[in-house]
Amino acid sequence: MAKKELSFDKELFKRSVLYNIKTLYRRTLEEATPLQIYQASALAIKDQIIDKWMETQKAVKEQDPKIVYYMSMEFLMGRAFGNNLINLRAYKEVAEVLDELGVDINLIEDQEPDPALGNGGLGRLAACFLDSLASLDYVAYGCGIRYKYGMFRQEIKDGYQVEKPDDWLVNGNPFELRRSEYAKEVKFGGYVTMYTDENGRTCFKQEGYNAVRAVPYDLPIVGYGKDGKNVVDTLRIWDAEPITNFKLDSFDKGDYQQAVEQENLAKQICEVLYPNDNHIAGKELRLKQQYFFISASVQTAVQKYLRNHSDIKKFYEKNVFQLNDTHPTVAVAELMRVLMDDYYLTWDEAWDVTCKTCCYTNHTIMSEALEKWPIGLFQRLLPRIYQIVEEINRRFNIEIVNRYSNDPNSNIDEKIRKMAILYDNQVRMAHLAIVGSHSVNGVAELHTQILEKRELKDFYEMMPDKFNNKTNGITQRRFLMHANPLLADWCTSKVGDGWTTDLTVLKGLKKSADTAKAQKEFMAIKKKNKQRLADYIYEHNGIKIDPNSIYDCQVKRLHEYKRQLLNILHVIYLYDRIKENPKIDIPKQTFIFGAKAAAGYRIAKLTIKLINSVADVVNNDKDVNGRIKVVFIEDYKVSNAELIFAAADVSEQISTASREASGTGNMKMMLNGAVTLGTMDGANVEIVKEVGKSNAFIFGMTSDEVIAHEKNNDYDPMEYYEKDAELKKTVDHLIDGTFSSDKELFRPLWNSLLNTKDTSKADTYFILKDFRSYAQAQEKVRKAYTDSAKWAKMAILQTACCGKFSSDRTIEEYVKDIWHLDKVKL
Ligand code: NBG
Repeated sequence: MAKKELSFDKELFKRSVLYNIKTLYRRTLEEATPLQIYQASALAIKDQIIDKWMETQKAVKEQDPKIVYYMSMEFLMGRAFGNNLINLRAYKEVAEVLDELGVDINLIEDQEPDPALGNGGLGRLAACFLDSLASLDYVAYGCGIRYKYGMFRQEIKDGYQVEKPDDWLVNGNPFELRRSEYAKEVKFGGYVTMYTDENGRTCFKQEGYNAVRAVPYDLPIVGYGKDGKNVVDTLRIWDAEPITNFKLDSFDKGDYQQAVEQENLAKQICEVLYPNDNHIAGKELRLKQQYFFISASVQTAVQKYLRNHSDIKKFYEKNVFQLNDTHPTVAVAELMRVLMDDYYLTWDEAWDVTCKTCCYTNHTIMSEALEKWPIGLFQRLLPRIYQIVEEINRRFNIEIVNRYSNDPNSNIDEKIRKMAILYDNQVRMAHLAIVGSHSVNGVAELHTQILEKRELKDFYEMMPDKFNNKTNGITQRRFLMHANPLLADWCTSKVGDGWTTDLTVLKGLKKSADTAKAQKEFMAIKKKNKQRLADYIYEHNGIKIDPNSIYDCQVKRLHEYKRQLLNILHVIYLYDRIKENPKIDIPKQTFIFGAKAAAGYRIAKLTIKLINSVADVVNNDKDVNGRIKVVFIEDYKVSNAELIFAAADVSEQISTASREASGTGNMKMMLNGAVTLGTMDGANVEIVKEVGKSNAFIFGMTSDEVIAHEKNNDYDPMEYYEKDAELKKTVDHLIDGTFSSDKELFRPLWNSLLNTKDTSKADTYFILKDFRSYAQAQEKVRKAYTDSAKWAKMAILQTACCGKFSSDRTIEEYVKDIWHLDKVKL
């Protein structure tokens, strides 16, 4: 029983909740609001976390393990309360205590705003990685920005998306710690002077700059420990504060102007997350955000290392920086700057340390997501960093020349044009990241192959050893234990609880997949989760949906390449079939969408309006009589995503092949027993490999076919529109008044499929080309669903076969191939 005592102190928790309510709010439990009880409970949990956090720090000091710094503009953490309890193995205990106090834990969890410091998959991946790192006993710092406003809250008004500020910090964040003792200065602008110091060294000094004070806030990342031992890692997010060291009496000497400028700079930097997914707006403030958190993080890492190491040239032996996409790439130049300017390393010494420290993950091949900064802007904002980038570029170009000058098949100018870091008046961040790192990875097998064969072909040829694949993963602690407790308990009852730390244990479910008993149990759980989602939808959207219908779910950012338009066109097609033959025999199907569109992405926002307009018509049509329903879930975010994944029957993963680097929603749905309806894209390819082709509904072109059409420029959507009468009718409903009295409203979507009036190409994402094959796959889904035993088996096999997709596996691969971390022992 000693084990129990070690794990979670229920009595202490209860006492401290009541005490917190009293001292914070001068109230009794009965008088406290749910929000106050949440705050009081969160602080009580933090108390217990802090001890473990300190224990981890102590062990780190003694054991001196290598540390990974996961540098990312985005961490889409989702709510911390329930997740911390899961990882402390205290969820049930706390639920019991709260119950004894007459409080429902779900109500308390619902008080917490979703920390949404990220857009979509890239930010959520960072969150899953932190969970796995701590759970696997590795020491990690997530380094990011404490945006005052995270991803906007979405409201749907008259079918349109309206963006509302996400004021997630209004009531404070009980889990964070402000660490002003670790504040750092970050400098922008001005000019660089050169001088020789007393030791004869050439030195560089930035002058006439504006500076801000970067102040870190630490959030605990509790690992899923055992026997009361939990590694607690740190997510360190930076806030900007003005530097107020100017003297009042020097106001007229020009200091006043600078003080105001610095104050404005500090106010702006961390104000808001750019709400673009897979798309770069290229704003100056964004570059400021990037350098701000990177400079603060790099300075911290170096100073921390030097607190108990003397040889800065061996920095890489104890530290590794993983750059989450190109957004943190200035880290390459910033580390060079710190090593040379602050610690007097030579260029070659600093370069050796930098390349051995940095690693880069590529997350997309979408060209609009490739970060390029105009040289003028970059140089003005970061004059010293620019000098360093220029020198990296100069040396890299020489390397290219040396490598290819004796190769008669290579054209040097062409190589430089394609690979240089500075070219065409731009700083190409991906090239800087590749050149300054010792590892470059893609996020799924197919994606990495495309990088090697096409997008980064020249780099791959020149430095093949840097390239590697790390297929993404997700944490089963949040996306099964927390999201779906019924299924989690069922899995444990069948195969034991080993799956919580080794997801491949779930393969033990395979033998149950064929038994009627297991099938019944599994589908009964699914049904309960479908009811739970139906209740949520009724409460939040006022739409009634039938838990006996097929839940067909597409939840992810709204983007043309993800093809929500293909999905809704198929609904329109199905609606036509029903109108033509109202007696048609089809199983009930509910099409569930959830998606935020970037605020300035016109076509994406119009797609949301279309989905809602189709919903209005279809859901209220007497002929349809509830057989198909369309629901758009407002404000898709981590907390409601958990409800959706648990309830999904069909997982829509229908991107144009080659475009979705990996996808991770596909894995979350699979874990919860939803069958994939998708293209051979991203990690879908690997999902199909694990679960078997007969247990997925695959349709559409392959990535090779897509790429070939693009290369030959030989796709004409008009052909498909003209030759397929049903498809033509479906598409024309966009402009014939069926879904809007204003026939012109959806014209841009119609145009986007057929001409170049609203988009640069007609049907860039091959929707019309893949339509038939998609409709057939949908038909197969409906047919399969009517055989309930077969469907149940297929659903169980999803959960049974998803072992590969744990982020624990992904992290262990990063550790083995790239990071070489040591585990810390508590
Ligand atoms: C996204 C990809 C997804 C992938 C996540 C995480 C960007 C730039 N990329 O397919 O679109 O799953 O990254 O790797 O957000």
